[in-house]
Amino acid sequence: MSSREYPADELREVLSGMGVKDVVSAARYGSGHINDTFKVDCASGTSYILQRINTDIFDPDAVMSNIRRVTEHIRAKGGGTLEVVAYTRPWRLYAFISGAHTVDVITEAGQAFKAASAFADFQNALADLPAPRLIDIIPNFHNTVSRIAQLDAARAADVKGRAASCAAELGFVDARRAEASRIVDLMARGDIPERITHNDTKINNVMLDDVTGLGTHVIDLDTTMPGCALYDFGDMVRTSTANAAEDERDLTKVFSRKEYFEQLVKGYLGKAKFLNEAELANLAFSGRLITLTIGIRFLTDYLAGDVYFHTTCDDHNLVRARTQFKMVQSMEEQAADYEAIVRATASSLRG
Ligand code: GN1
Ligand code: MG
Repeated sequence: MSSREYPADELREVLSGMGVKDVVSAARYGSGHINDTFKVDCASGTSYILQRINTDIFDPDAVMSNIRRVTEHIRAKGGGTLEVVAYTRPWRLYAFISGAHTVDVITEAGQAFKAASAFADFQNALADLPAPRLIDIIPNFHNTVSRIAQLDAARAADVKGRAASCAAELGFVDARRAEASRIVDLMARGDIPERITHNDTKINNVMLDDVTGLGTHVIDLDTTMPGCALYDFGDMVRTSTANAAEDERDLTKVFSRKEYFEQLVKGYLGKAKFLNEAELANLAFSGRLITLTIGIRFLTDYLAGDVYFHTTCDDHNLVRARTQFKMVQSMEEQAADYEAIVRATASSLRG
């Protein structure tokens, strides 16, 4: 779906309703695929992030209820987190975080260590969030089995007549159906516990300090809800080890970098002491699985006619699916090395 334009007057009216009246500029910001995001600069020198929460996908009140609880809990512990300034359904205003930045593709392995530490801190901080349970914002969000069922439905309906042109990509998924249920089954059996997780641990969802490079704030908390720690780690592998952007057309540039994976594992396991044996045993696998799952979602949206993710060209979702599957292939080729890295790091940290 191409994102819609918001005339300056409309944005000023929304901001005025939130008590912000000295707006100098409000311009599109960031690279999210779901919400509409703007950076707002005011005459006073204050800046904000204004977002229109996508109501086709989210129940904004449920999202904001989880976010308020999560941010208050992290702040009470002294952690850096988002600050909600105002919320007028479906618009919300955050304080702009200065002195830190995000990156879409990282360029040194040490950044992977820092990002993984920050996401592990986030999971640690929320481990003792008091009841009630957070709201399931999108049920079965990372459930690969139900994502494959959605792909099958889109392929059968083939509303845009695109299925024939995706035979190779559909075949890639078909060849991996057998492994789709591994984590879902372990969770159903209780071998892997439910934890509070972020569920969108893309590298550009952690802000890195401009000076130290340390991860200071985990952002984009829309999908923070009960989930599986492995999916958070897996999405770090998907995005932090990638050598190229999620929509790179030249697939020779797309592969998973082993030295970045090693730093991710070290950064994550150094902090995520809560992981049990079943989680540890599936840590390397989680990278392949979540990358396959996100690829399936892009391919599904391509077949469905681009109704979910923001796109800027006709084949954007297909291009994204291809990069994901190339990343899966690259991780599969290095699977033995990746498993060995997890085992060696776990035994050196845990004895
Ligand atoms: C979406 O909006 P953004 O870019 O933070 C998506 C994630 C995907 C991601 C792929 C609610 O996140 O699940 O992993 O795109 N968010 C939702 O880049 O579907
Ligand atoms: Mg997101």
